Amino acid sequence: MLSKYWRHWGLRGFAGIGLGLVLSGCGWNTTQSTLNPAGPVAKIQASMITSSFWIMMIVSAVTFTALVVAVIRFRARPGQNGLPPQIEGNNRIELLWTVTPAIILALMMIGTINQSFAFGKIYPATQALQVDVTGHQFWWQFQYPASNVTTANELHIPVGQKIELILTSADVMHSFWVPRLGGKTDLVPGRTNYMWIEASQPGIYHGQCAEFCGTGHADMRITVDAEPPARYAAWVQKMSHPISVPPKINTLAYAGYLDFAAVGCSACHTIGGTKYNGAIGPNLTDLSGRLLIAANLIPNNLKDREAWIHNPQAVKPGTLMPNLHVPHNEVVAIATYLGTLK
Ligand SMILES: [Cu+2]
Repeated sequence: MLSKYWRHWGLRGFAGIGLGLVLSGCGWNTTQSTLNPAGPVAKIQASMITSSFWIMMIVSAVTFTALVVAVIRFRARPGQNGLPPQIEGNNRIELLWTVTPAIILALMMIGTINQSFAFGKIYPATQALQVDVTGHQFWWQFQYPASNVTTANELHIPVGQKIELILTSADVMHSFWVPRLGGKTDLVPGRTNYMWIEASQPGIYHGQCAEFCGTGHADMRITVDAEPPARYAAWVQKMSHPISVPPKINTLAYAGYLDFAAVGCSACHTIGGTKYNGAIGPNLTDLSGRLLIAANLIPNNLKDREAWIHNPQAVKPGTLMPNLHVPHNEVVAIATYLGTLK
């Protein structure tokens, strides 16, 4: 029955288009789409993509029309023998189809190069908020030199302000990509790259590492929290005066505070406002305020924090956070303590 319909070209066409869309990963989810820009850099880049697309569409339309016309008009008629008149070496035609594409490509190239330099422009601290971004296997470090604040994986920025990202890597190559705010820029060990972004509207913008960097690459995610300037200032204020040592009265959280050092977490992690200043793993100062943990892979709630501390590899294959075989009681205490950090 189906095979009878399958013979229809229309049905085959539909199946082909559907398969094409599925295989190309196309969808209507626009939370992480270059075509749904939320800032000036991303807007210009999206307009470059759409204008290139339409230029190519026009070129295709002209080419295919000429092809179809040629095939119909100059087809072999009944009774016609031998080759039709040959036009090889026709200077006028050769020139036309060499110069025209060259002009189109040159125009597209000039626009692209111009904008590439504009996007990599280095704005001084007087014109943009500077953030030092360091890529790690497999998480992001964000440092704000102006306020001496450090955080991880969740980048806080004020809306409507230029943010100058100063990018480097602690280990291998990574690539910073938050599609709704701007295109990719690589983070290369021993080198500094620059890019600027700006969010026009408050909101959460998702991104991820775009350069294969190891087993945990796909789980190396970025969240940008673009806030109204007053809320951003409040966040900086809070980060500068963190509440990190729980009152002794709250026994479980306080036990977790002590366990954090006892089982070895503090060897790698810094928590502002405490004596814990490990520099290998993410800074956890504002942890309770983060939406997600483990480089934004899992929700930030007690159960998920417990699972993460209990066996990081099981949650995020490839993570460099070791399994310290922390006993269950201490896992619960530490996960509870982490939930109090603000
Ligand atoms: Cu990476």
